[in-house]
Amino acid sequence: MKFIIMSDIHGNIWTLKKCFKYIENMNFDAIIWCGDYVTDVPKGHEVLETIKMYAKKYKSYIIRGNREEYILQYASNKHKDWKINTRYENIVYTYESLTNNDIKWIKSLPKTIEIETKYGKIYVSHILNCEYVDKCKYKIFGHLHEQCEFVKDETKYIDPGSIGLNTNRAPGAQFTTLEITDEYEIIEKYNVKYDIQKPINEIKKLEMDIKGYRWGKLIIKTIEKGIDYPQKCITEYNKLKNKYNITDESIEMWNKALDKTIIEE
Ligand SMILES: [Mn+2]
Repeated sequence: MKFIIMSDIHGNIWTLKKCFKYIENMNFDAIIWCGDYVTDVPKGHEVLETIKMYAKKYKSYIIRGNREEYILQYASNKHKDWKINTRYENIVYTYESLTNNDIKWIKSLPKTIEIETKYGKIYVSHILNCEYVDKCKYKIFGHLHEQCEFVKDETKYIDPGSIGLNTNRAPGAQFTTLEITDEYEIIEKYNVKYDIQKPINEIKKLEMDIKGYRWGKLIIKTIEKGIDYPQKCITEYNKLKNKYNITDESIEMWNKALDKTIIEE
């Protein structure tokens, strides 16, 4: 029994399509999709359409990630302070690019899935947690954007890496396969090279790297280097806010943090 495991596409339609050039030539039984399909690279709608298309073609287990959660929260008006020209504009732009059907589809996705196999239970969630850990053979998660596997209390944990924005310092699209039989288990990690200029050009075309909070600039750097620049910038921003005792959102401070983050690498 073989699974393709994919996570954290983050709107990067080009990497998703490139990966399927390999996957379509593989023999497998099902695809496990671990969440974070939208936000960051501005092709979320196209990514959702592509997942739906492949889910018709191949048996698929699909959960939602924290980015899909944010979209649903925003859609239900829970965050009135998330606007264009705030730190959350990435969510707003993405929401505006999605259709009502996309939102409905996201809403239909569960947060976790349990897959029963004759080799034991597979538990899938976006964020690594230890729920049900004693009851399952495999625990599959995403969110880290780094391919990894380890064993804890007889459960094997697998993060397949990120299709759209990996942070393993190895630019490329990452996914993982899991094959289980009575005799053996094989976990294979893939890092597919792709034309990084395509998502970068799209971000630049929309001026997401130069306007407002310049979130797009952090995404471009992440694509180029395989380093988590958004997280670095958030850390730097919080440091500056503490230093200057600022409690409200500050675009000036954010841009200062962003420049420092990018120059330091
Ligand atoms: Mn993610």
